[in-house]
Amino acid sequence: MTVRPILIHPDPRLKKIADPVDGISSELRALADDMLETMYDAPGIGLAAPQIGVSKRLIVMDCVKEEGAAPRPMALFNPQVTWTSDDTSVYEEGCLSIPDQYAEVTRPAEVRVRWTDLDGQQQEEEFAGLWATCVQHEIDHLDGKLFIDYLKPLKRQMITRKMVKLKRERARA
Ligand code: K2U
Ligand code: ZN
Repeated sequence: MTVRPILIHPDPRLKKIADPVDGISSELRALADDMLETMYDAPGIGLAAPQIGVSKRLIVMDCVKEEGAAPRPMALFNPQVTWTSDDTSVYEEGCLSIPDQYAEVTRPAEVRVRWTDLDGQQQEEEFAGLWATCVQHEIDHLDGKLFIDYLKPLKRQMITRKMVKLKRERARA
C-alpha cells in the first residue's frame, strides 16, 4: 500500500478520457488499495485514478462523515450513471487536484450508478446527498472534467492562475 502523489491542475493528464478496465487483476486491486490509502491520507472522500496519473476508469470513495460511524470504502471500476434525478443540489466542492479552492456546483441530487466491484461483480446503486455529489465529481474526473469547468470563465481562470503559481512555488521548494 502506497500513498501516491496527486497531480495538480493544470496537467494534461487530468484532461484525458480514461480507458475502461477489462478484468479485475491483482494489479488493479493493488491500485484501488493505493488510491484508498492516498484518499484517506489527503484527507478526502473520493479519488479518481487519473488524479494519480493512471488513465483508467477506476474511482474510490468513502463519504461516511459521521464521527464513529463505520467507514464504507468503495472501489468502482467502469462506473456509469444510469439515471439522474430532476431535482438538483448545490454543494461547495473542492478537489484534491485543485487544493484550497472551493466553489458552488449544482448537480442532480440523486444518481443511479452501475459499476464492476473488486470481486468482478456488476453492482448498481442509487446515491443521494454527499455520496451523489462525490460519485459525479469522481466520474467527471474519468472524462477529464474538473469542478472548475462548471464555473464562469473568469473564476476558472483565476483558480487556474493560482494553481500555476502554487506549482511554481512547490517546484522551487
Ligand atoms: O476528487 C477529488 O478531488 C476528491 C474530492 C471529492 C469531492 C469533492 C467535492 C465534493 C465531494 C467530494 C475531495 O474529497 S475534496 C475534499 C472534501 C472533503 C469533504 C467534503 C468535500 C470535499
Ligand atoms: Zn476532484
